[in-house]
Amino acid sequence: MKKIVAYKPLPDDVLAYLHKHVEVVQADAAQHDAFVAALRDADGAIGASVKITPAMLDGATKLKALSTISVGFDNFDVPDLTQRGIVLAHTPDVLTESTADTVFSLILATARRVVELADWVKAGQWQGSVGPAQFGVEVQGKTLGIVGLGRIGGAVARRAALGFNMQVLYTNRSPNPQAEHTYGARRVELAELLASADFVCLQVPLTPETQHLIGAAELRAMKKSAILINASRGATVDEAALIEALRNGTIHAAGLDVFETEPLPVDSPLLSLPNVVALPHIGSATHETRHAMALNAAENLVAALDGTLTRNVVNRDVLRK
Ligand code: 8YV
Repeated sequence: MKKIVAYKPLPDDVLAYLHKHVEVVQADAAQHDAFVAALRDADGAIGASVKITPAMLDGATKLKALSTISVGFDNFDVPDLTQRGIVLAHTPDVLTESTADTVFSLILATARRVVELADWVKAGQWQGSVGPAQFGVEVQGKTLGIVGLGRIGGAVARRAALGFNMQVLYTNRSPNPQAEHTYGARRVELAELLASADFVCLQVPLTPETQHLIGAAELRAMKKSAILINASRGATVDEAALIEALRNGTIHAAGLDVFETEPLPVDSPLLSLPNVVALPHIGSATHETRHAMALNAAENLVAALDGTLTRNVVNRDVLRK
């Protein structure tokens, strides 16, 4: 029987499924040396939220498949895996809707100051009907700029156009005819999106090209009234520049589910800014979606080790080898 390393706790039924097909060794990635030793003795591995460096795979000569319980795969050096003949599988699709819900909750929470005002009520400050000091800004009818219109961006566009009557602008490497046709989305250059959008929403994967895609110049190019939403990866935004922009009123507010360092350090200036809603990377974190992701990743791993995986493969070149 093939042996796999599970470096994240898995639901019982998913573990039971894996046990039917492979020998499962549970490992704690925080115990670095033991984790690397376990990888050296495994045919595959399943887990999430851990950077897997090339050095960690030296000596893992049996390893044929890695299955990440995430859609993002910035924790892996993909060309290196391809060179080693290791298939990398991920879990797109199953998390699209719950992540789009998180994005939309950040849009609403920042615009309507939901978290700030809920705290205000809890602090006993509500002593009469609210006035301009508590007013927010409208969401419906505004312009949403989506940077990267893939699966999740498309689900955000649907909510915006059909649910909130918003105009949707987007940037993407290739046009998205379906979003253009169904949601009236319009593909523009980043400069036009930044200048026109009331909400700028980042939906790109983290790559060398998208690292600090939004920096001081891009924040200055946004409207003073604009709200930045990031539920992609923290490093797509230059966080120091964002903190400056939020302090100076260069932009109005930010809704953030992701940060350059996670967990967000408790002394981060972001935590003392009233115009920031910070969430603990909950994009896909519902019981239903996290279960679906774990099962999907387990199925991906078993199929990859069988040589039958055709979907959800990040580095298709390996299959052709
Ligand atoms: C989590 C995510 O990071 O899928 C992604 O890319 O960002 C998340 O869903 C996590 O890996 C879940 O296990």
